[in-house]
Amino acid sequence: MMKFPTDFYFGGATAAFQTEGAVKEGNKGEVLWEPFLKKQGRFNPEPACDFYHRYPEDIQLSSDFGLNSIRISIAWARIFPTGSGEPEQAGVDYYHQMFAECFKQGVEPFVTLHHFDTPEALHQTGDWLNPENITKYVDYAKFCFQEFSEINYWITINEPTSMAVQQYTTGTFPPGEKYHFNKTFQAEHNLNLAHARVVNAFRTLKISGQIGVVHALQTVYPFDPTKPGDVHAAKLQDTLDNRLFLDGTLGGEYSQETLNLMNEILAANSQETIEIKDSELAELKQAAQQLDFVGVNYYFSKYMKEYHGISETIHNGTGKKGSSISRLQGIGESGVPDGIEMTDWDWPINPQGLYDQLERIHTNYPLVNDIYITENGLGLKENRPADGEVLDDQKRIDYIKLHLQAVLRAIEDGINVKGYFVWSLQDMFSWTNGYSKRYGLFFVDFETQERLPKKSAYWFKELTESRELN
Ligand code: BGP
Repeated sequence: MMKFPTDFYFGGATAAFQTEGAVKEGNKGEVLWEPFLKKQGRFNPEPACDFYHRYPEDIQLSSDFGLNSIRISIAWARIFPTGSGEPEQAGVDYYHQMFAECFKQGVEPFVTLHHFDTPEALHQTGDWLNPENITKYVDYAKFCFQEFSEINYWITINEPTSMAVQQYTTGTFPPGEKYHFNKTFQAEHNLNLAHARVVNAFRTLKISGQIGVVHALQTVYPFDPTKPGDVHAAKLQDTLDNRLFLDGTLGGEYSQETLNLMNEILAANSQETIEIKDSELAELKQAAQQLDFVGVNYYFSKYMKEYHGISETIHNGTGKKGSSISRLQGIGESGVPDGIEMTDWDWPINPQGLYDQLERIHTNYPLVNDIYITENGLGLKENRPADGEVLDDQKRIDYIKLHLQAVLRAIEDGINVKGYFVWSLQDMFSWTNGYSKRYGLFFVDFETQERLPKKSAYWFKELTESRELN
């Protein structure tokens, strides 16, 4: 089997709200999650893994374990506490210092402008459904491009699908609304537009460096490929989760088939279609032609069955295997075929799904230049190892290895994958699962904030040295 190319990026992925803690320090503004989590009363995003204070240690660990890059996000509310107005110098200084540490350690930062953490003040006024908030986001992005000129790789938005679908269909993200397919699709289009405006501004301002977008692309298959009803359910679920984003950001236009499938879902739920202006379509097209890369976050696949009942979803946010349900009116029902292994959080493991998704992007979206795997990893329940012992997370190594094999196959087949970021660098806070779902290469003792390399960290170090999968 071939080696990973010498200019391939291997990194650990992180996100501001999941790692930084210090939610009130440096005059940071509140973000949408704070009142939402407080009301739920399940877990506290403070102190997360205290990256705000401990970033030098985590960046040092990245470097020590052979990771030549890191995914980091800027918290919009550290720069503009209420989303717009005067920049907060403490936030600006903090990110300059953190980026300087990355460069000092030889770890290239890939910087995301929005990773699920809209300032609460803007969430209150309609979040992505309010066009004025899109303008504020573009202004924030332009400020960052000009201020943080040391950055070479920018990402506009992390997983717009997770926001739109979880905010308005499954209700697991704030504001927690369910089955509002009209709001979901309107938010999807608005997110595409927000992304496009930022890409176009990046080019107009002639910012140096590269710009991309990161999508969560869980591959959707029919549960039984011989049943036309299951095949159609898979297309509908894929439209809700993936298609509008792929068409909008990578294709530069919505195909008629995508629009028909979207309208079928809306009609089946007696909801109106969404508003898309011609001028906005022109912006999408321009941005798709100017995009440098797409990031793919891939964890699992979905298997859809035909379903004609009402919507019912239960989120497994506890790790109790088999507790989740997903049946959506006018779309379909999720099932798990025999022989597919599930995680404790009911995520079906299927490395082939990563290959299939890469191949689809390569084939269907020829404007795409470079592809990065910007998140992939396995959440596990783990305890602190005894003193002197290393946490044995062989299951995670096996998972990563199978997915990296799929990446290597894709590269061999001429698909331009330029890097792989494991989710996650260190254990951190999970939006809907708190602190019990750990993904890190480095175990974090949340009491003491100590970092302990897991077996997977040592495995990764060997991989980055040899560039070979063993
Ligand atoms: C992605 C997000 C990450 C991270 C990851 C794991 O959707 O971009 O922020 O949380 O998934 O998800 P979870 O924490 O729900 O297991």
